[in-house]
Amino acid sequence: MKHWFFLFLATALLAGCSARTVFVADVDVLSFISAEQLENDLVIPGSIQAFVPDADDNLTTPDGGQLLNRLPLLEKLSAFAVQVSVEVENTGSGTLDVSSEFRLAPVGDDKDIYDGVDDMKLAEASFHLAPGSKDTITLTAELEKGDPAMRLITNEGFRVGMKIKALGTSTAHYKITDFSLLLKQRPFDLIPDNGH
Ligand SMILES: [Ca+2]
Ligand SMILES: [Ca+2]
Repeated sequence: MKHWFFLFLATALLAGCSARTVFVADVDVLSFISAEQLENDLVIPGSIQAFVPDADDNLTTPDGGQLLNRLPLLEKLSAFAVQVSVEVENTGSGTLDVSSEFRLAPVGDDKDIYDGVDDMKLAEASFHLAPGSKDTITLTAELEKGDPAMRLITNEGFRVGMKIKALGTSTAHYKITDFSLLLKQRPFDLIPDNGH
């Protein structure tokens, strides 16, 4: 059983809140990814794709990513934000072109959250890495109620994952240094609309 760490910030008690009150849950995804998945060495023989967190014991094959299904505030979520940071060091002698993307998928998309079927790309970035150099790639995305991607998040949860692609002939070391989610809920959205 993995540990789940939530920093739950209730800005006001429901009894005393206004229509502007928002409940916020700050979820540290790193706390339930195994340590051996957080950093790895890669041999890049021209090109490589790595999919993290890995769900099928093969870092280079796409899979269902990380299932997040026991989070607070999933009921009638009003906003969602993600920030992922990956530090990549070019430990070899060849230049590397590194790109990364963050995907969001519904719970049922358990085979491949990177194929564009049911899943969505929320953010992407790329950079050039000279031999011996190190850089941090940060992906961020924010969703509001009404955004099509919000449909992928249900009461049952959702899936997240990151694709890291490197082109070149070298070796590299990557380390995921931040993987945090922000879930927001407006308490008044939970009250059934009675016509007012
Ligand atoms: Ca895999
Ligand atoms: Ca898919």
